[in-house]
Amino acid sequence: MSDPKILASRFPADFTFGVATAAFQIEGAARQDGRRPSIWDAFCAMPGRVHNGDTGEVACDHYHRLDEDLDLIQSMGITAYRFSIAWPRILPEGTGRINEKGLDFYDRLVDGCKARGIQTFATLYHWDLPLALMGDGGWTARSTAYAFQRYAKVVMARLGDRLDSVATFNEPWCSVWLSHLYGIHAPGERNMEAALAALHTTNLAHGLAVEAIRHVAPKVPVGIVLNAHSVIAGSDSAADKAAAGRAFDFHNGAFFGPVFNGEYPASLLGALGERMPTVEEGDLSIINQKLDWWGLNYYTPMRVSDDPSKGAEFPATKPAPFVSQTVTDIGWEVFAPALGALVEDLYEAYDLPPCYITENGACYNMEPVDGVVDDQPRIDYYAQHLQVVADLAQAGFPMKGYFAWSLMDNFEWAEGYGMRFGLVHVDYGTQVRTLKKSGAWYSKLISDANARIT
Ligand code: IFM
Repeated sequence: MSDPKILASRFPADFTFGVATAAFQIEGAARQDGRRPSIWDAFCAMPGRVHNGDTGEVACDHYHRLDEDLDLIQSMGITAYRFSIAWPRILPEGTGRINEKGLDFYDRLVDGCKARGIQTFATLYHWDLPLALMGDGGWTARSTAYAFQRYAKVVMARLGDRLDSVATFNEPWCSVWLSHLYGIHAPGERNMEAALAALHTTNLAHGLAVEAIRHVAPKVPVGIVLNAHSVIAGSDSAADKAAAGRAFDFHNGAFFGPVFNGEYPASLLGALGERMPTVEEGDLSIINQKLDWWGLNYYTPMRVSDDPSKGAEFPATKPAPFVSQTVTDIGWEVFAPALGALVEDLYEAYDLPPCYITENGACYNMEPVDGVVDDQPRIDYYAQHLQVVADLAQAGFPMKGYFAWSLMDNFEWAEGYGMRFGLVHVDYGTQVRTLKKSGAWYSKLISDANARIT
């Protein structure tokens, strides 16, 4: 089942295999070359918010080890790299002054990829909002959407001639609901009105950025990366099935609806519309622009049942038990069939362009023993999920590529450095990188895929 050669033979000839990372999770150098704090620097400094009080000050020290890390990608035979750009390096206050040194770093990154034959898939926003913008309300303020548009313009003017792809946002579900409603991610709000405001500002910012990108760098394919939830009803009861429908609208429809179909879901508007900020005339057509591609980040299904308690907030669901016995070290159920069902449901519900799986991977915390990290469960996870992606491609879905999360162990947000998703192990004391068994397996998969073509 996990024979890389057999698996590789199932993918289309032009299928892209890559690895993904994000700026705050790997770069470190938090105070260097003009970078100013982001909301995550501030969040890390708040007691109790991040496991063990971990911070992004050093992370994987990628800022200083850029060449070594790009060599590592190249040595694994990987030809596509998905990374994010740190807004607080480019516009340290969020608006105003441009920091040339920040742009220089990404110049080096992009040129370094090109020199090594690696395609560049940039993401503009992977959660590190410049802290200064919190003075105006951060994502709850409409002005942040316009600040983001300017940031997009500045980045594309500098890098647009060499990027192979750009995404506006990574997982807005996290920067909206997880950050403003559930309080788990920065800025740690727990407030429905704030979350609804962040929702609309984020969607608007996406649309404004698409306009800017197309204006400044019209040749770069533009998309958005969404961690759509594969919502599964906890039972066949009518109540649980209805709950799953509401959850789909809330967790997926709030983003897919406006971006791909030009409307917020009716159920969401019915339940929460009065608490939403003003959706101004023209907003929805800015948000709903044809994209060149979209990215799906998938890890685990979302099983839900009805929450009948009085006053339960929309979507009024509660978690239902896992079905699969396999659970990763972060506590997420492993269930690959949900990935296939999710892609099918989304293409049914929305007018979607071609798809990249922009993240998929597993958290297992094995450490090196005599220089070897034996992480067989991660290989099993990758193999199972890649089989599903191959099935989808063979069934005619426009699956264009797959990015493993992640190149290397890194700062796992509220979980700090305790949870490891890398194909490469990072010793945070010494910054030594060790290729895991899964990294060697992924590398072999790619060389087998390439060997088929040449
Ligand atoms: O580490 C994160 C990443 O930043 C976004 N997608 C999910 C990953 C694992 O939690």
